[in-house]
Amino acid sequence: MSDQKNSRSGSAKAPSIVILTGAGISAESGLDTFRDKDGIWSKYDMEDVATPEGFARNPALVYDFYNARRLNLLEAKPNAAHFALAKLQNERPGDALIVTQNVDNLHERAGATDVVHMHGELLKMHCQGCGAGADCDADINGETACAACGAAGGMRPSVVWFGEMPMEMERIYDAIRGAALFVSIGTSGNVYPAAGFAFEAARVGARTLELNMEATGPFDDQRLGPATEVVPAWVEETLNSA
Ligand code: BJW
Repeated sequence: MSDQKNSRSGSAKAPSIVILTGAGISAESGLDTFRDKDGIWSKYDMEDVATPEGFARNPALVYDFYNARRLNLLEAKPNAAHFALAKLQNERPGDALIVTQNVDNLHERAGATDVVHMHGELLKMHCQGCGAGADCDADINGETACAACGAAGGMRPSVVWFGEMPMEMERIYDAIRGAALFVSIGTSGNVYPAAGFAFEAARVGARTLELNMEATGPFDDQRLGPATEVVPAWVEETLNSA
């Protein structure tokens, strides 16, 4: 894909496509979405499990919530939509950046090469005392000690809760402002700042495309259907175009 905005000089190539993914892309891998009927927020109050205040009030509930989702993730497998995006990244190195709101690792397990986890990662934790990060592939609780500073009870899941700053915002906005195409996949567009990315892309002149079960906003183009169908179809179309 040619794009004048990406002809600027620099060592790293700027991606011409920025792809935002949400819970819908992992739904067919067996991971629950948040706001669909029977989604996570129909079973849990987000104020209780996805805010720093909720964690301070009842850490055991929050540890249990993330321990159960981690277990679910460890049993899940990437689906055709994750594999298609990985194929795009591998066949067009540096040309497509995946920005995911998902805390799962299914993009990476499908072979994706460049993924920004703006809402953090379920398989990581960090110490609230010294800030040291660590991998986390088993249950944690209020007794889990920090391997770096030794403090007990300070480890928390490395996910971004409401009121906290999402990760790598500068890199994301730079990529959106240099891209020719912004693609939103499987996200309801309810949570900011991600919900504003399509508007920002349109503001700077990029085309916008939504791939989702439902239409969520004013995109230039929308393809509605399950991610495992519409994403591979779009990727093939993109790879077969100039
Ligand atoms: C399929 C499918 C299939 C299903 N195929 N599709 C008032 C106004 C505006 C903003 C605010 C406000 N008050 C507070 C805010 C800010 C707040 C916010 O946005 N709140 C809203 C609720 C209003 N945001 C924040 O606090 C964020 N931080 C922040 O803003 O910092 C300040 C800042 C300032 C300036 C610049 C930058 C930052 C932090 C947000 C943290 C979100 N955290 C969570 C939980 C933690 C992670 C985890 O546990 O997993 O992240 S909330 C939850 O929602 C999770 C998700 O990543 C996120 C988005 O959900 P997503 O992916 O869209 O899922 P769903 O379920 O909503 O949608 C699924 C979609 O898939 C649907 O459309 C389906 O149709 C579709 N689908 N099956 C294709 N098979």
